Amino acid sequence: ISRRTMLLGTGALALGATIRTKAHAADFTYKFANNLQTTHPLNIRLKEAADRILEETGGRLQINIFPSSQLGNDTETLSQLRSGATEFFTLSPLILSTLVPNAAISGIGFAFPDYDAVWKAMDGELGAYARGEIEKKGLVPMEKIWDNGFRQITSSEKPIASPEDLKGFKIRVPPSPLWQSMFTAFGSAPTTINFAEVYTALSTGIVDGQENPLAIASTAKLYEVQKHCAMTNHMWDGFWPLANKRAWEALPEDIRAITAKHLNESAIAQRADTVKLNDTVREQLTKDGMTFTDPDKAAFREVLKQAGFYNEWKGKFGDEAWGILEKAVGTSL
Ligand code: X2X
Repeated sequence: ISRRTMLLGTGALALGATIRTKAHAADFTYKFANNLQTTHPLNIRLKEAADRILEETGGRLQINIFPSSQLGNDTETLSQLRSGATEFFTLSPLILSTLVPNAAISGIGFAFPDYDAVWKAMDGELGAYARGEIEKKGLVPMEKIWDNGFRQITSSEKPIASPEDLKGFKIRVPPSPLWQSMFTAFGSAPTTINFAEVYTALSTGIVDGQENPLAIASTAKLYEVQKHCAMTNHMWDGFWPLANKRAWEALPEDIRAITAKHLNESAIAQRADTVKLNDTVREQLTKDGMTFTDPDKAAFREVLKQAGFYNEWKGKFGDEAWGILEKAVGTSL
């Protein structure tokens, strides 16, 4: 078989890069980690951006994508990003809050009424505030945050129809104090588990349920291990594309500009893809065997309010950050 055929057999994500490397090694070869499946819009658009960056830098920057937590779970990959062992990583603002506490502010329960409010805030003052906090901790965030979506609650045993049903519910939450606090306020029994271990935790019954946007329930095949889904929209979540500072600054100015441009452009396309998938995949998940409930969201929000959740987090985030959030969502929380 020909040399080209052999190369075609090597991993699909690095394919274009593999061929090019044989002719001329890139000046910079960087790793870009994330926790999602290759079929999720985040990975499809990330690949698009990496291809365009390779092309427009004339092969000088090759970004190899490592999906599905291949380099480690989110907690481990955040450490690698800080040390420089991994150069790029997309991470939820809430998980990032283990390093940058106020980055989590966009994840306050029921803060955003819809996507319009999300993008206005995250492309505006609230996003700029979060990026400033991230930079203070020595990481480099790209300007445009990528979409994860509004989160819904899935369960294996009983359907969730009202906040009452969350009492004592054994739910997996991502590693983040805000998530832990929110489900404690609902009276649930939250357990912190990295996404890399969620499918197994659900299939072995370590937890009864989890919460994630429908796009993830679909692409990570959570429908195989979850029966019910409650459309609570209880919070919006995204992914900040983050770079290790030394690795970022090692890139010549023009490569940095090209990289930022393509990551930001692909972010806009990824948002549209993800919004669409979250909006339409319920039908497929129903065919896959899931049953849905559409509970009254205001009742869930009221429970958080009564539990003192908003007061507690206003105190933790502080008046400046809270003021920016309330201004962005146009209401007092
Ligand atoms: O861990 C999760 O649930 C996920 C995939 O949504 C995040 O990255 C926060």
